[in-house]
Order: sequence, then C-alpha cells, then structure tokens
Amino acid sequence: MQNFIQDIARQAGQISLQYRSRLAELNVTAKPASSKDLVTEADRAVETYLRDAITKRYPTHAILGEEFGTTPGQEYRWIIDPIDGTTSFVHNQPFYSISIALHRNDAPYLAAVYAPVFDELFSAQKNHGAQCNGKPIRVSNCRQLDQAVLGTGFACMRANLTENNLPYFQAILPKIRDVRRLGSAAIDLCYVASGRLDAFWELHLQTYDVAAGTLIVTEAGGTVSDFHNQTKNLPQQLLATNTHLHAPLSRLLTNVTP
Ligand code: 2AM
Ligand code: CA
Repeated sequence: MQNFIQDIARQAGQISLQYRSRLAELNVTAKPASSKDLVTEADRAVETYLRDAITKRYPTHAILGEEFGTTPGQEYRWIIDPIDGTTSFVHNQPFYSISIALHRNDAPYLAAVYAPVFDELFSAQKNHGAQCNGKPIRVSNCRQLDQAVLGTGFACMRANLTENNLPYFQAILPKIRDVRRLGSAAIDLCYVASGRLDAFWELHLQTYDVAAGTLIVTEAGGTVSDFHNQTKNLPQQLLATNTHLHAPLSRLLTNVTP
C-alpha cells in the first residue's frame, strides 16, 4: 500500500502537469457556493484517475474526494484532494499539490502529498516517520516566536464566511519573523513537517485539505490541534507547529476575538 499510494500520487501529478502545459485552453468554472472557489478539468481528471486506480486495486475501500464526494466502503477510507491549491494552479504558480490520505478504521494510516512542479513527494506511515522523496524529514527546532516563519491561508474568505482570518493574522504577524501564504494547505503542512515553516494556522479547511498533511506533520515530530490545543474544532480551526511553538501560538490564537 505504501508503494501504491506514492505511485498514484506521482502519476496524478503527471496528469496535472499535462493540463498545466495548456493552461490557457483550460475550462475554469466557479463552484455554486462561491464565485471565488474554482474548479478545472484538471481537478476532475486527476480525481477520476485516482478513484479508478484505487477502485481497481481495492474495490471494497471507501473514497472521499473533493470533487466527486463519497463512495462507501469498509475498514479503509481514501481521502483525496486532486489539486490542493486550485487558485495557484489556475494562475500558473507552483504551489499546488495532490493530497492523498488513507485511514484504517477511521484512524490515519498512510499519507502522500505530491508537489509536481517541484517534484517533491512527502509521505508518512503511522508510527514509521515522514519522508520527502524517500529521505526522513523533521520539524524545525525554532523555540522563539520572533525567529519563526509561519504559513497561513484564507479559505474562509473564498467561501464568503463571516468569520475570517484577519484578526488572527493581525494578532500573530507582529510577534513573528514573517509569514508565507503559499495557497495549498497540504503543502503548508508538509513545509511544517520538513522545517521550512515553523508553524501553520488556518480556518475553515476541509478534511480533504488536511488529512494527508496532518499525519505527515505528526510523524515528523510536529503537533496538530485546533486553536485551543484540542481536537474537537478540527479542521474548522487548524494549528500545526514544530511542537515547541504550540503552546505560545495556541495562547495567541485563543486570545483573539474573531
Ligand atoms: P483548494 O485549492 O483545494 O480549494 C488555501 O487557503 C487552502 O484553502 C487550500 O488548501 C484550498 O484548497 C483551501 N480552500 C480554499 N477555499 C476553500 C473552500 N471553500 N473549501 C475548502 N477548502 C478551501
Ligand atoms: Ca483543497
């Protein structure tokens, strides 16, 4: 299964790159819920490829995908985001990824996040650590907020929700070294796992955005929770850190009045 999840992530990445090479011709539409929430033929083609490959190999497994919803099944459940960072993809930017998680009896078991433009495959297996292109990765050692670089995103504003990230952004930015906004929650989480970011927070993400990345973070020594250092508000509130910065960031986030 470990080889299979990585093979299909890479293959899905190749399909996305074919679409990317003729981006100008691509049919881009907005989802019914919001004019800012985009979907392309590439999202659908990648998810179709992944669903077909999984169903052929494991016909009894359940599948949850961003574009085509739920296929019922037993014991194992695949959670797919065919293109995480569709806005980046549509604007010909490199920060998008294919995100695939496999849960067994509702617990995270395997994960793969592939960033095709960088040819970087992040992967993890429960209790067996995390890797990038086969080499072990680890969260950063940063212990001071004023030396930390954080990632965040604004999914809530794309979805036109009233609760938004700006008050949190305003509270955190003055305390840290700098912030990055890459556009793919799955990549943000892998960057925390590999020490390129010291932490990441965002509101109103969906299970398919974060299922793979959160296992990769925890297997790399990081910590994932909601803003209150609990799990009950995941993934509506997500804080992923190198563990050292978890308590101070949780304190800052919970002091914000949204
Ligand atoms: P997407 O590109 O697959 O939609 C960027 O802030 C992150 O938020 C990306 O991972 C993006 O995933 C996700 N995102 C943005 N708007 C979203 C929405 N309405 N629902 C779920 N995820 C969203
Ligand atoms: Ca997504």
